Amino acid sequence: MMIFHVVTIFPEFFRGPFDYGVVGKAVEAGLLQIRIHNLRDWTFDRHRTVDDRPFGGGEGMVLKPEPLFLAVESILPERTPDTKVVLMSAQGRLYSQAVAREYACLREIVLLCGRYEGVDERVALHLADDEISIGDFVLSGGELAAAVVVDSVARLLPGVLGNEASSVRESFSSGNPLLDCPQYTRPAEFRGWKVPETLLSGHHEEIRRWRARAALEKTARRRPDLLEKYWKEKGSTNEQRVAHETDSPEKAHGHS
Ligand code: 9D3
Repeated sequence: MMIFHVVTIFPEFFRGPFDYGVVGKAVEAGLLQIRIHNLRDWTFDRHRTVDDRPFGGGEGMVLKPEPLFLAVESILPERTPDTKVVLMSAQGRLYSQAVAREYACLREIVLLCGRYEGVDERVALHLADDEISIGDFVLSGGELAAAVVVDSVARLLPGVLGNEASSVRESFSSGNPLLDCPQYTRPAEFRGWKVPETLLSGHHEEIRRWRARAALEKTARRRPDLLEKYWKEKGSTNEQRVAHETDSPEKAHGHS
C-alpha cells in the first residue's frame, strides 16, 4: 500500500481534491494513504516562521530550509530505494507519464510544496531526490502540482482503476503514444450534428480502423510533436504509417 505525504503551508487546500472519484474511492478501499502535513508544525518561534528574505536582495520571500528538513526527517526517518522526496518547483524537470510510472513503484513518497518566490536551494541540493515541474506555466505554489502528481500516480496503483490486470492499464498509459480517438454517445444526432456513421454500423473491424485513423488525424492536427516522436520510434515511412496504424491494434501499438 503506497503512502503519499504532502508537506504544505496550506493543509486545508487538500480538503477536497482527493475526496472524490477514483482516488477518493481508492483511499476508502485502503489501496493508498494520503497524509497532509502542515510545514508550520516544524517551526518553533512565536510566529511559526517558514519564510525569510532572499540573500542578495530581491522581491518576495523564500521558504527556509530548516522546517522542510525537519519535516522530511520526521515523516521519513529511513530513506530507502523505495522512498522518494520530491520538491515541487517551477525549476524542476518536467513531469510526465513516465515519471508517474516511476513513482508508482515506490512504497512512500513525500511531496514538498513551495510557496512565495521559491525555496532555499539547499532543499533541492541536499534534501529532495527529485525536483519536479508540471509544465511551463506559473503557479502560485506547489500545491496544485502536488495534487496532479498524487492523482496521476494513484491511478496507476494495482486495483485503483478496477482493472487488476496491469497489462490493461499499460496499453493506455504507455503503449499508445497518440491521442485518444474521438468518443460519442447518444443521441446519434444532436442539434444537427451526426455521430460518424461507422460507429453506428456494428462492424467491429471497421470501427477499429475508423478509431485508429481518427486518433492519428487528431494527433497530427493537435499534437504533431507526439506524431513525430511516434514515427521516429517506429522508423517507418509515411505510407507504411497509415497502413500500419489501420492494420491490427497489436501491431499498431507494439505489444505483441
Ligand atoms: C513569477 C515568479 N518566478 C520568477 C521569479 C518564480 C516562481 C516562483 C514560484 C515561479 C513559480 C513559483 C511557484 N510555483 C511552484 O511552486 C510550482 C510550479 C509552477 O509554477 N509551474 C509548474 N510546476 C510547478 S511545481 C511548483
